[in-house]
Amino acid sequence: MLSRRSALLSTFAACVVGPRSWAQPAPAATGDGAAPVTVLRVQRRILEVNGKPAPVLGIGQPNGVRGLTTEVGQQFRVRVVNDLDTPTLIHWHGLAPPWRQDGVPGISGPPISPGAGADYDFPLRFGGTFWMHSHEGLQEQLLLAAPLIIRDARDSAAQQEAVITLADFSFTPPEEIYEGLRRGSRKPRETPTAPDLNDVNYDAFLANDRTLSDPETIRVEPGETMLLRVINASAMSAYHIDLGDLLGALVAVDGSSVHPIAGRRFPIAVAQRLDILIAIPKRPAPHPVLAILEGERRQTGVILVAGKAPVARLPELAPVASSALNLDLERRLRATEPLATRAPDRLLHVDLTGEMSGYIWSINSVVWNKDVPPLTVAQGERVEMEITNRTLMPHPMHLHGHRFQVVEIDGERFSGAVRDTVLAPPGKRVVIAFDANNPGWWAFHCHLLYHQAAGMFTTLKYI
Ligand SMILES: [Cu+2]
Repeated sequence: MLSRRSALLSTFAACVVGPRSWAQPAPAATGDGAAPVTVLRVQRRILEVNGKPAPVLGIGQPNGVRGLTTEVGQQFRVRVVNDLDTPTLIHWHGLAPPWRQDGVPGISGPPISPGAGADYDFPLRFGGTFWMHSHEGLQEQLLLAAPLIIRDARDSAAQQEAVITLADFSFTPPEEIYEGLRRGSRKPRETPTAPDLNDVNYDAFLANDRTLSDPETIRVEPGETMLLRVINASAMSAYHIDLGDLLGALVAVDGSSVHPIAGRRFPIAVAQRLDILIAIPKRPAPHPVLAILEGERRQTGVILVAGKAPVARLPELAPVASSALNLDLERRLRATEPLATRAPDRLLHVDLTGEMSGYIWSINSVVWNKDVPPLTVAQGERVEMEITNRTLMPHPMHLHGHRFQVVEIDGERFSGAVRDTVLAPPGKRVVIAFDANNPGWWAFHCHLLYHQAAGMFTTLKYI
């Protein structure tokens, strides 16, 4: 995964793949300057997890590159081809496309039928660490997700970087997991006295598709600084990223820069991303980068290997359980490019509601269905949304099509991070602000897959 500029350039060259004879024609080139179309195929694949074959889904280019790396200022010209025998649709998490290209079935448009394709073409106006994932059914649990990296002026030409994509994996089909949750048959957990976390007892936690029994090793240059892009593509699991003996500087969350925060341990909720700069020490050594499941000891990760150094096997249990995620870091984050100061034109109140009995999750006590009236905004407005978690579980809340700023936690006002997914822990009240500058009809939901499926989902519509 270690990619220098040259490797990236060769990736770009390799991904200049013309459309073939698909069910629909590719968008016509609009002239000599038209960006090439990148084909992304949604396919079945087999991983090995815990020594057994694990059938999952994936999204990648014909040359085998998973996901997509591109540059700010480019046009996002992509053709998604569905090689599955079921419908699918891919959402570009954190981007701000025209709403019809947002990839949410039933909201932005229909899913892609088996064998068919769909075309995307919009300008990339900002860069950062993003990701793509299926928004169809429970496909995300089957690892139908991939990195979407948009390089920009923050990325130096010679920068070493590595992407770590985290996932939770079960051999139980997602529909069965969901049925089990609805029947209330949660499996016994490692720490019964833990807070109300981790509804699903997973078989494995993956970093770049691998467990710690056979982790990815990433060669890094001793004495140089590298950028770690961590993507939490898990369906239901939050972690603390543990850098061990390395000192990191958190420089961006969800793709947007923050004033750097030094540390060795950073929380990451579902769907969030962390960009961490790390100075690799000069002496040859292995440096594990671990992700410890919140409230538990189970962990996954990769190993950065600086120079010639032996790599020892790492245990799949951390010495001590990690705590539940809280907002201590969120309170300290300060956007380098905050929203312009402005009084809100509109306040939206969102109560996160539900009950574990029957696994009912809702927003403002309404379980999502297509007849639920949307939250409404008007173009040009500054909108503030007050999110109050009235349940006993944490909910990472994601607004589509907009970047928002965290401006208040539990009554304390501050100029927090600009991001696309914010954690609302039990009993907490978080206020986000955004400019209504991307007209359309957008999803707003909990990013825990089974909470979303059970109804913690609504929409935001421009009037
Ligand atoms: Cu939730």
